[in-house]
Amino acid sequence: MAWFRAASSIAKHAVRRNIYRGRSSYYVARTTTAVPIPAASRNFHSTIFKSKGETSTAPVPRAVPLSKLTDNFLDGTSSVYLEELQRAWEADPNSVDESWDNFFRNFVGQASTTPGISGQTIQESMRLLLLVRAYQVNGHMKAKLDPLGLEERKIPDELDPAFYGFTEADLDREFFLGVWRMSGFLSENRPVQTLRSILTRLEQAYCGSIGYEYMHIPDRDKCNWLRDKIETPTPTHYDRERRQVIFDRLAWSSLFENFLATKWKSAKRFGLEGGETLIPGMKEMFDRAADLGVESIVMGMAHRGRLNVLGNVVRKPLRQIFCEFSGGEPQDEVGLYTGTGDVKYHLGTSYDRPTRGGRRLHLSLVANPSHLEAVNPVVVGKTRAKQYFSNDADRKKNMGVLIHGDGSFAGQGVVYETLHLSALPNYTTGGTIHIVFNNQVAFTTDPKAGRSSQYSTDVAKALNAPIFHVNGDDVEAVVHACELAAEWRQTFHSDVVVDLVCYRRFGHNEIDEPSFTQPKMYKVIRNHPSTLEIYQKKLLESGELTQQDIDKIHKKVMSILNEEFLASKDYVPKRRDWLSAYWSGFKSPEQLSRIRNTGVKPEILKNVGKAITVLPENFTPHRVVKRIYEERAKMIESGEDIDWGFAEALAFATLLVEGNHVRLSGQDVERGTFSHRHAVVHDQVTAEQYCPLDHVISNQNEEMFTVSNSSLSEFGVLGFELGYSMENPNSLVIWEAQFGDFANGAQVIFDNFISSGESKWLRQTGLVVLLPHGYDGQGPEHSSGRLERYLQMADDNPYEIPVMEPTLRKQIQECNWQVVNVTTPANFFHVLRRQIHREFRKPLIVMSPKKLLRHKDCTSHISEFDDVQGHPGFDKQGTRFKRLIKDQNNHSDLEEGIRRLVLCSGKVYYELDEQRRKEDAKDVAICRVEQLCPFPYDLVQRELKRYPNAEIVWCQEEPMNMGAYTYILPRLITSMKALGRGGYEDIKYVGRAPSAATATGFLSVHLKEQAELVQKAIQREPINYPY
Ligand SMILES: Cc1ncc(C[n+]2csc(CCOP(=O)(O)OP(=O)(O)O)c2C)c(N)n1
Ligand SMILES: [Mg+2]
Repeated sequence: MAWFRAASSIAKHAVRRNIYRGRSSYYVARTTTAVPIPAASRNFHSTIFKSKGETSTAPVPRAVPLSKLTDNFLDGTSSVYLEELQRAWEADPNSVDESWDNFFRNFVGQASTTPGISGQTIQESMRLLLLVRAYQVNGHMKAKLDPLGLEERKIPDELDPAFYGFTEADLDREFFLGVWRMSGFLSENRPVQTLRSILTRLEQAYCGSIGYEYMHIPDRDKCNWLRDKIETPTPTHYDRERRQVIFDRLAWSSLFENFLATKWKSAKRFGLEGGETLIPGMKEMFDRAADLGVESIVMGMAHRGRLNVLGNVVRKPLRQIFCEFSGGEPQDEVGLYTGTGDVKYHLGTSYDRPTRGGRRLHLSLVANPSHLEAVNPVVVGKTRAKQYFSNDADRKKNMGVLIHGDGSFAGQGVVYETLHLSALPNYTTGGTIHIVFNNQVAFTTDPKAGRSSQYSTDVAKALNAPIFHVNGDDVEAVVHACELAAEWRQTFHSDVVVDLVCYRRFGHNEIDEPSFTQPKMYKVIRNHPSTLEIYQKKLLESGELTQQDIDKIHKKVMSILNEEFLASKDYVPKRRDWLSAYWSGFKSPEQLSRIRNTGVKPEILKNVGKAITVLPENFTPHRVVKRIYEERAKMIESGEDIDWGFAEALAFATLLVEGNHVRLSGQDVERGTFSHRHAVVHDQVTAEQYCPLDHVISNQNEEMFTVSNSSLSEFGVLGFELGYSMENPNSLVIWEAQFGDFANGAQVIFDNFISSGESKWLRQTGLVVLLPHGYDGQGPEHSSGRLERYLQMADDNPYEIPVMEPTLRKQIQECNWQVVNVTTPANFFHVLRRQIHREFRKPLIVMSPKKLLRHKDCTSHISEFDDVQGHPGFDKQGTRFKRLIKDQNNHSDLEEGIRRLVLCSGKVYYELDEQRRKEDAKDVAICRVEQLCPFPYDLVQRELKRYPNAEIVWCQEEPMNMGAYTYILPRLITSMKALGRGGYEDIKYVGRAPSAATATGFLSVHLKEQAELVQKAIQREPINYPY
């Protein structure tokens, strides 16, 4: 082993150097002011093909006896060591390690002058080994990746045999290369070969149309697996039959774009001309994946080539694509909800596709916004949910595939955030296949200005994903790389990247002029034959297709395209396809859905309450956690003082008993940022973990309840949970921000998916987002949670009171999302359960508390959770979530003596109530708006009527330009006007003054501000602010 280690460490050293050099020189070569690469260094690489007459600067190697070894790679000590080893081996071959036995058997004891292997010295072996390794590590630097041939890369010196002292004279000498436990060129059982044939095969394997990057993977088995595939004795060859299929697929891809281009000359379609091999590549990848057990693929991609993928890979009916392209609006059943729609290259869809192997593959393309790469985590989350719901425990049946642009893959942080989830137990999907559609430009930006790394795919190296760079003009190489990616994914269950190096035949879109910014590139592109032409020529030359065969395929494709085009004129888009199998029976916004009871039978509450407060025998929890669980046990026993954390656990447990899946993820959610949850308990002696909610029903699937600390990402993890929530409506999926303020790292997911996804793409989600917040003096990023942002995105009309039928939930169905700021544990319990107990799904934003988690008054009685008639909260429908909590002073329906009605939301209620008690201000009523959005007009109006003489005040802790004020104001005006109670000037404001920062950083200032606002809300004198 020692010998091997020594060699590999030398090799590693060389590798590092190569990477460093390679990178710097590559970067230089791509800048306009680059120093030209000296001719000598360029020619250097052709040393092996040099004629004998040419000189080489490299030293001429001579066979050196072991005892005289003093070359660069082995110092004197090593050679003495080797000599001793050799002596020991000669005396007894078993006395040395197996690797040395192998080594000496091949090299020692042969006269250096005899032809063939007999002349091979140890240093030659070492050097040859380094040369092979250099190809494995850096061969991709010499691969012919750029179809346009514009790429100027300095080929690393390490790929030149002369660098190792080999000359022309060595080319026909035979060498043995065997290394213990290696695959490919270096495997022991490879026959002896001439240096020439070794080099030829190395060049073919590593420097052809595919550049393999995999030596960064720190796993011998994985590297050997790849070497076995790459370093085959002969290059891969597709037979005639396969080539015909590949050609047919390439023809579909190319002619589809041509067809669109001729029919809609001035339309933007973001075609993939220049990279048409994407389609045959994907199809072959999917066929291979299906052969290896994949049954369903979730895909995500941006604009480029999306229509082609939809038509040719997903098999969305072409007539439908053409109809949409002509601007055909969905003509759904009259009056049905169709949302705002989206541009054609954002739409998602799903179909079953037959594969070459005779199987069926379910393909879904997730709808996505313009924001590049934002769909990545959504796709991965959806894939994971599919795996859960199809019992795909080894993750071989469901797979995610993401197609990226080169610019966006390198530039967008969410790429890394998503990759970073790939090996986490509760987020892994057993590997995503990434295809980078690398057209070597991003809009008008060249790679040299767009990224600091050599390749756009370098980020994936951090996750040890293999990367196959492939020349997009070589369709067979593309197919090979795509198939290999599928095989990798099904073998190692981890991410893999295909970097499809192509070009963009037209501008960023078809009506854009690319020569403004890339004149040189486009001069080359104008004269560059299409991939189809290149392949046609190749097949004609090889005799595998005749001109007649080719014409026949062209004719077939064109006639189908034309037929579909004609049919598209009469095509009436079918009923919306937004309900996938799991969603049948769910209601769209215009279908009536009744309010359901969310109270739970007392005996069920008791039973699950007990189940989730028991820890196993011989389990040693932390003493504080033990106390918490004992207190919870008391709460369920007595039914009193149920706190926030336990109410949440009861909501989860009751949903689980009812057969729903519950998943909660986010940073530190297992314990809870504020130590209130303790969903996972840690044994203080053994460090074993126990999750009581995993034991609510007998033989509970361990994933049925999932609570998981996530990576420290907002964008990636929220996107993942959103995708997860979209798969099956019978799942309560929750993402909790550490603090609500940090959720803005995931703003793209809120803006473009959660708040507007249903409207744009008719896809529902019941995702719950918990945003802990609270003004308690912890500074600007730990107070506000940015409530105003979520309210500002609500789409309910502030000047129209909708029909507020008490038994129906049409108002919520019609609104894009719900925003609540709940103040009691029981109400939190009901709002969570309500998400599932309804016939539609709506996102829920919960401005969750910090202080209320332990506030002595913030507790609920069990009677607020059950559905017993006569208990608090029980009405016609049973017990349910309260959108507004009226004043607690048991006021009658008409209270003319109340001088002020303070409307507020969240924790400030408790402070106001305390102040009122302190001042004995019985003539002030305080109502809590628990559901801010959609606005509870009916209940607010009920309270306005109850207090006909009261001054109306909105009280909040946030600065005036934040919080709920700007959302509440117009809706309150509308409510008041409708009752003849005045308008804008009659609504008073109590809260912090407008501010840039969300809160002060000084605790003393905070306390002063807080005391002032609470006092002001209760003060005797009229408020008179702002009018
Ligand atoms: C997050 C985001 N930033 C900017 C844009 C605007 N934009 C649209 S396409 C594009 C270039 C994308 O380049 P690349 O990823 O290489 O894809 P290509 O268009 O070349 O296929 C840009 C910057 C966007 N859509 N999303
Ligand atoms: Mg690009």
